[in-house]
Amino acid sequence: MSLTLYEYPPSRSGRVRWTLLELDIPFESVSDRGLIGAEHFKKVHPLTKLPAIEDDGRPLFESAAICTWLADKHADKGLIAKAGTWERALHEQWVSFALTEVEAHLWNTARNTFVYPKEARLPAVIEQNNAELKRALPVLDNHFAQNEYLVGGAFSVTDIIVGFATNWARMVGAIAEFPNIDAYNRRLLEHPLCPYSKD
Ligand SMILES: N[C@@H](CCC(=O)N[C@@H](CS)C(=O)NCC(=O)O)C(=O)O
Repeated sequence: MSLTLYEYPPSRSGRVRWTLLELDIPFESVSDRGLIGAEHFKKVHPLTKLPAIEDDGRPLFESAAICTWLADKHADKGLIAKAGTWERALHEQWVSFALTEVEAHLWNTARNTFVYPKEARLPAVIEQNNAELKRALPVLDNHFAQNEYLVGGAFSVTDIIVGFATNWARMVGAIAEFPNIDAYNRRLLEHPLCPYSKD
């Protein structure tokens, strides 16, 4: 049994690192920003993005899919609801919501602020992204007004995945007006194994 994590902090690879630490799975870390764009890395991630894993030699990419797989594989650790349960449907709901309604807009703003070369940036999309975030974030804020965590009243891999997006939103000042998300995010950052940036 071998598990290799291709990562580079601070990036979405933190999700996979935190999941591995919570599950207490031994792994080899290959922490190398140079993997991005490297031809030889295409056999692990066709877009040469981070994170990715090799689990017994089998490549898997997409941070949320990797975390979900690992939690399922080690179901005895109780980090994820069982497939076919209502709680599992809520896991899928919150993961999809975080990636498509929150993180996509944060990422698009990052691309058009510092990732793309200056001449390729479209500053006008930043206002659109902020407007979409203002629509989506109240949904999470309302949830956390009543609940400490996302699924089943307890910390789970869902929080690891969604928490990366809420922490990213915090770092760019997008949750300042959402006190319940802010409190949730603080709870996550206090978890002893949480590798997310506290800056
Ligand atoms: N949806 C992917 C996103 C992966 C991603 O874009 N990772 C960034 C680092 S956080 C990257 O490798 N960027 C390089 C690129 O866009 O070419 C995931 O969650 O794993």
